[in-house]
Amino acid sequence: MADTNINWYPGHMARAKKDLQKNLKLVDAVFVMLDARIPASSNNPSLTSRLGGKAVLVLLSKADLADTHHTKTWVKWFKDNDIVAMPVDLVSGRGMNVIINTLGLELEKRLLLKGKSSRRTLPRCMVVGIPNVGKSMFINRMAGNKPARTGHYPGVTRGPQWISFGGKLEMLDTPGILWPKLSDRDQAMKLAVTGALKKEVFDPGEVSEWLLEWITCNKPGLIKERFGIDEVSLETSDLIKLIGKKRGFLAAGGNVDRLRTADHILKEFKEGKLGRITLESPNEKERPSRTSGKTE
Ligand SMILES: Nc1nc2c(ncn2[C@@H]2O[C@H](COP(=O)(O)OP(=O)(O)OP(=O)(O)O)[C@@H](O)[C@H]2O)c(=O)[nH]1
Ligand SMILES: [Mg+2]
Repeated sequence: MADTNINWYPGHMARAKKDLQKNLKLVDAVFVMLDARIPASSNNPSLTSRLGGKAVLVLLSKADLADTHHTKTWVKWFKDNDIVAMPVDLVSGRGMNVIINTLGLELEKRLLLKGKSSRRTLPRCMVVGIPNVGKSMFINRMAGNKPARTGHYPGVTRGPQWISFGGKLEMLDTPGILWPKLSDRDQAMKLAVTGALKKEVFDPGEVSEWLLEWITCNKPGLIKERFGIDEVSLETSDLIKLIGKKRGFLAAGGNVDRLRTADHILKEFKEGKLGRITLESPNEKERPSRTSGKTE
């Protein structure tokens, strides 16, 4: 999949990346939104490598879908790297109450570093992240209404939009930006299962097999719990067949409808029906040294 020729880097993303440079000059602080289930794989260094001089706050979105223990480990890992990271559940609003105060503290720190005492203008912020990570939803939650368009699919926000938060700060919503090319298969799979890639650019069969393999290796109990299947040692393709059979996804001739089964497994993951799952931990492999790491 990583070598596919299908273009997942549409024109509006290339434009958005250019706009980012321009917009960065306008803001005091940047919220870097990462998916709490894949904090490393959703960290796009081409977005975050140019944040020097700005207050940076990491938001770990979709924390309601991630493993709580892993999220704590990630927050500590960021802290150890001098980065403030806050888990947020944008559906219930959990974790949102501390954001403004934390932002205030980070901005004050920046001013002190620059030798200034207090601000005269409203802080301006922007939120950056990969597609579908929850940027627009975050802004809507903060604003208390729905000024920014959101959607279940990636690529909803097409151009930047400024939104005012009740006279406290101004926030810029930006379109999600991906990598022009994904060369790491695992990373591509993680981005596909969590919803950052458009459906058209990946094969649901391959991605659902990858996910089932991950689950049988890391959380084998889930297979029995969710699908009532004991034989976790089955080949993944046989496991999919069995799940399809159990769910009654049959095509003409009585064969299992593999595509429908694959879509179903991916949907259950996205909705959290397979449980709270974090697909990577900080010490698994070499991590980006900071959110302000190297450019691609
Ligand atoms: N469960 C859960 N779903 C969330 C959370 N945050 C966002 N979502 C869902 O994720 C989807 C994408 O949200 P958006 O706010 O449109 O994402 P975006 O980052 O603005 O996406 P683009 O504009 O495409 O870059 C929506 O279906 C939201 O309901 C969260 O914390 N928990
Ligand atoms: Mg958006």
